[in-house]
Order: sequence, then structure tokens, then C-alpha cells
Amino acid sequence: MSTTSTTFPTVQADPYAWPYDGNFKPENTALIVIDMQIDFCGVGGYVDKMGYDLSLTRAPIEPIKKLMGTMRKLGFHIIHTREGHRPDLSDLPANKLWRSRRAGTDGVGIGDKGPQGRILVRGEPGWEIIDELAPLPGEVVIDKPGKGSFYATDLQLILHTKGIRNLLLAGITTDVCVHTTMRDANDRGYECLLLSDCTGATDPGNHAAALHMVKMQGGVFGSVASSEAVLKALG
Ligand code: C5J
Repeated sequence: MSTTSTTFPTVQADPYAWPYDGNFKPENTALIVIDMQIDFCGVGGYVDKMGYDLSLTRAPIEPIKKLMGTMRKLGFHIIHTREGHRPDLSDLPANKLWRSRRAGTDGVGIGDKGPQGRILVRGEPGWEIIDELAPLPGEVVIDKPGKGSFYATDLQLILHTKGIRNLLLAGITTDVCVHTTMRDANDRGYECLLLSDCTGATDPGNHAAALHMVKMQGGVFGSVASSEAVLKALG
């Protein structure tokens, strides 16, 4: 682990070099890896059952693994999230359940039994983070019932307590949970960087559009960079 006072050079990003003020240190920066769960990128999980192309949500696995390994060694904060519901589904809004049952071809939705156990239910095999990106002991894992990582979680409290103000966003899906988290983080004053190759969507057009949206208005929600650009800044 490096000393904690290193300031790294800014990341070459679009539309601006990130972070905006150059204050880029392991102690004030977290990599947040969103929902890399079997249900979203594993065989027999929720996304697979809905009939989407799993290669799209699996594409970020290797880039995340490489970046996370480097950031771990340098002493950056690593935070993981999992989308999921209580086994009694008391935190599952009726409209989310109803929509999930329409999404596939077989009427099976959240809470119902699938090849990876009950879909998006805490404690079930499909809800687990994939082995390739498993959290290390001591890393923060946020369990969230919604798409955003702040809603009904203690993420804000944890970021505040640890003095984190920069967030690098990775995970799936770019247009849903990653974007919801980024928009909310931006409103709360966090300096956000969306990682283009460490994110993925169930539709390539949506992934591209989600990256593009961030770049409007001088970086309306933050900036966008590849993991290669981050690794270059980290030396
Ligand atoms: C979705 C997510 N797409 N993790 N969840 O339902 O983006």
C-alpha cells in the first residue's frame, strides 16, 4: 500500500481532465463497483433470463479487475454495491415487481425462482457478486433495494466518514444503476468519473448514449475516461 498523501496527476478524460481541481489522492477517492452480480452478468441470472446478450454486461469484468487490482495496491477505497430485496419482499415496490414479471418471456420476475435461486433476493446465489470481482475482507459493500446507490442505504454516511469526495464509477448497467448513482452523487457534490470500458449495458446504444449524456454542458454529471487513462495517471 502506498503512502496516503500521494497526489496523482489528473486523468485524461472527456470533457475535462479529472478531477476538476486536481485533488486526486487515495484517501479522498473511491472506485465504486456497481452490481457486478450473477443476476446481472451470470448464466441463469436475471439479465440472462430476460434474454439479453450477456457478453455486453460481462465486457467490463476484465477492465474492472485490472483497475481494481491497481487501485487496491495504491490504497484507494473500493466500494461494491448489490441490488437486491429482502426475502419477504417487503422492500420491493409493487410496480417494480409488476414490471419485472413483464420483462421476460415466462412471467418470472423479482422474488420468483430461477436457475440461480430467487431473482434479486438477498442471500440467493444470483444476488452474489461474481467471483472474479469478489470484495476483499474490509471493503465496503452496499446493499440497495433500488437503482441508485444512495437511496435507502448508508453510502452517503460512509463517504462522509471516510472523507471521500471523488468517485470513479464502474459496473452495470451504465444506463440504469450506474447513471442513477452518478446523477445522485453529482447532486450531492461528489466529483464523478464514469469509466467507459468498466461499465456495460444490456443495449450497446444505451451504453453509448449514457456516456454521451455525461459530456453535455461541460460535463453535466462529471467526466468520462477509459480505465487505461486512469492507469496512466496512476503510473
Ligand atoms: C438494472 C442495474 N438494470 N444494476 N439494474 O435493473 O442496472
